[in-house]
Amino acid sequence: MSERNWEVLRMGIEGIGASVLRKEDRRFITGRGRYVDDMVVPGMKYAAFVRSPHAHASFSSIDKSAALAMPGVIAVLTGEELRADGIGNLICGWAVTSKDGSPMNMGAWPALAVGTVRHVGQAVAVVVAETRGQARDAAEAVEVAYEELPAVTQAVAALGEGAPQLHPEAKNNLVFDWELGNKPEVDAAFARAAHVTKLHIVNNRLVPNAMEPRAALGQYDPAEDHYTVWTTSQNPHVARLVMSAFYNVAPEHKLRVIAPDVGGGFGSKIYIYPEEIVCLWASKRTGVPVKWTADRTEAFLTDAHGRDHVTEVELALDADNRFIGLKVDTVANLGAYMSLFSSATPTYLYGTLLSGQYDIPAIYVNVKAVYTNTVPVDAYRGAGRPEATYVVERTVETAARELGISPAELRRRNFVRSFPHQTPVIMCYDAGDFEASLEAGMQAADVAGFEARRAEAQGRGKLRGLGMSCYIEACGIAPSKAVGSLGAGVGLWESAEIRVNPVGTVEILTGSHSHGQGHETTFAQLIAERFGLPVDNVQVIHGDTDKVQFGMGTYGSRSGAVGMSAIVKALDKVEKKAKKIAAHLLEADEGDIEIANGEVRVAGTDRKLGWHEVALNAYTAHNLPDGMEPGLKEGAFYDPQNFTFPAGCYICEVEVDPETGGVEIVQFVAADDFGTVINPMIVHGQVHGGIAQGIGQALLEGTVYDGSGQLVTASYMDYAMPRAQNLPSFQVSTTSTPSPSNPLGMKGCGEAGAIGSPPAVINAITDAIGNNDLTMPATPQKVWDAIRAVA
Ligand code: MCN
Repeated sequence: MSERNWEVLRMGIEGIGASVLRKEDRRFITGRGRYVDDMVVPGMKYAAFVRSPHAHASFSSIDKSAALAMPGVIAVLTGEELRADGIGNLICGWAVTSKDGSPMNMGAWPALAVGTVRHVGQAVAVVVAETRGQARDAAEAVEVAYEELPAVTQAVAALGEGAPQLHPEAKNNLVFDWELGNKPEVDAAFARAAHVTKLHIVNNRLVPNAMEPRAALGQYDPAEDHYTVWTTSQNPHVARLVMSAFYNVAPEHKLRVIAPDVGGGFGSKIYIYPEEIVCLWASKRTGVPVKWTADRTEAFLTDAHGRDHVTEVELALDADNRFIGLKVDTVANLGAYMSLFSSATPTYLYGTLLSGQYDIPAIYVNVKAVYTNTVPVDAYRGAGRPEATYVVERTVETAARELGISPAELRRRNFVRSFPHQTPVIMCYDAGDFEASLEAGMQAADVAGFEARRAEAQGRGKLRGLGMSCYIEACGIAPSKAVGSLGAGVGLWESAEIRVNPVGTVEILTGSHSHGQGHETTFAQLIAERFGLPVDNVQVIHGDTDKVQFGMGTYGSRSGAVGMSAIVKALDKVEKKAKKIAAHLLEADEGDIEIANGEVRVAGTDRKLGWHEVALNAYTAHNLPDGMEPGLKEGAFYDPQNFTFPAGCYICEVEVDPETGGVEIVQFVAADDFGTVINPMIVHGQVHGGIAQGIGQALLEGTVYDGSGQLVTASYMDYAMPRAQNLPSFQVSTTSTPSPSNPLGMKGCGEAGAIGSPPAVINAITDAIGNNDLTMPATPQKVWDAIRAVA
């Protein structure tokens, strides 16, 4: 153990609550991360996909001859061949039932199209060649005899009479017509309302834009009849299960899925996409390992997009300004096919959060999910919860303005104040203190001083506005019984194994997958906390189905609340056994043994052993208690009883230039309740990243399809990502009501920023310009038009 590590240990700064620097950053910032595209295996060749240039077309023939004659080309493979080899269609893993009791109207999604393409960029064939360049050149030479069909890209239009039809199974392009809540109760509430606030809301379609584009390397070994795929996945075990059980690519026990370093996912790498299936299949077909790496335009055209809702919302208030009913009608665009979790995102991750932080006795939501000729839509950071928060927080702020009372006061009057709180839309909030985060946010934002700042800005010719958003979300996505009863195909528990090596160092094997969240550090902090070992003595192993026991992966901000809870359970068992061994060696009572600072001692005495001595004894096994098995290794599964409910108050202050419509965010405050915080620095980083994405959605990111279904914004020339100049220095703080749903009291932090921030920004801009009619992204043109509209 190094001098430094003993020092920090004595200072007690590596356990829970310590801002330990991220262990993994050394390799990332020195360019030594190992991503899928860095993998090289002997004999490896390259794949390029032939992709549809049309949004909707049928085709009867594919002419490979010119491509096959080109230099370096090994094979050109099509959907017909894929089907002939028995590879199944892609599936949706979450069943949603329509209000009339009918199942989802699914259409088939083959990994390579057969006969019809339904969005620009859909894979039609694959070319395998010696070099990446040769594969791409040959892909352009593959002749597909398309017959163009009319296309539709907007969900509301797709439901309309005479709209182009995508799948014969989905009449009027309707995938499902889902409802939640009690409509008669809501109607009764509206009948006696003193005031009703109505809003038309558009939640703009986003492209996830992880820094590392998706990639896959498939390798079939005929000698062992064994398959390996390196892939950019957030959940390699689920990928293996789905690829074997549903797509029939390989038997599960003969398939190894490795997700090495992954450069961000934000949800877009949860799903199993056509490309990893095809690379693995093509490797078996051609006898060579096959690698594919998306370029940025392919990422725009094929990574699952996010959001894309159109909503009519009505909020009923009584004469005391209490919320008595909420009615929400949403049309959700699912794109051309149903992605793995696409049905859950606009339903159980959306409708169930429409109560917000408020005590609303009656809620009814109807969601129509619709096919269009666009890239499939699925979970993107927040997944359903940003959409719910946007609906609730825009509506509450609007109601306050209509009623002439302060937005904070209206919120206060309606906050849930006692816990547990059963909402009318399934969720039962377990703990929280919404008033505390509101107060913390208002203090930090100096809301009291805002009017003076507004007046001062007016003197400079600027319009200054303040907007608030009090979000709540459900994360720690898990409770297997709950998600099972709501239609999920699998339970969402998590697993862990702790291996204490003979020298006392520790390996954590986890089913969670880190792709930027700092798990190698925070998971190790649990060992530092429990045994007083330095985090440098801990190795976190994840992302390889041959190394790690089955696990469910990372999404829904679940790795802390669920993954780390599994580690805690396994640690309990390790600690118990270590104490038994130490008690035996020290001839003491097991109950008197304490473990701290890397030492195992008899409480209140100077009799002690080093942690490493106990570990070594477990393996030398010369002197163990009678009947004890050698070794010090334990595993656990953790399946919580409830989700966790992070909540917070975000306050945004903007200045708008009335001459240009340009918006500057001059202050952004976030006061979040994440329960117990393991590593404040990492948590702040997560919140910063989320807010940056939320501001991106609010101000800049707009996915635009033209009338023929071409994605106009398919590169960074046309799709505006947030940059440093668009972002202020965030003021982030936390309050804490520990979650009773897990042993650490944690609530997830990975999505909060993206969930809470968009309504705060739009509320601030609409406050500044005095016009509530503004859609995201609030580009200077739109803001300028909105200013003129009320001038
Ligand atoms: N943490 C903590 N204290 C808490 C809560 C969390 O110290 N009270 C720590 C955890 O130990 C972990 C990190 O914060 O190191 C995030 O934990 P958690 O909120 O449980 O989220 P997950 O680890 O499950 O990550 C998923 C989440 C999601 S859903 C998206 S989307 C997202 C996000 O994380 N994608 C990301 N953050 C991302 N960050 C990066 N860099 N890249 C992505 O793709």
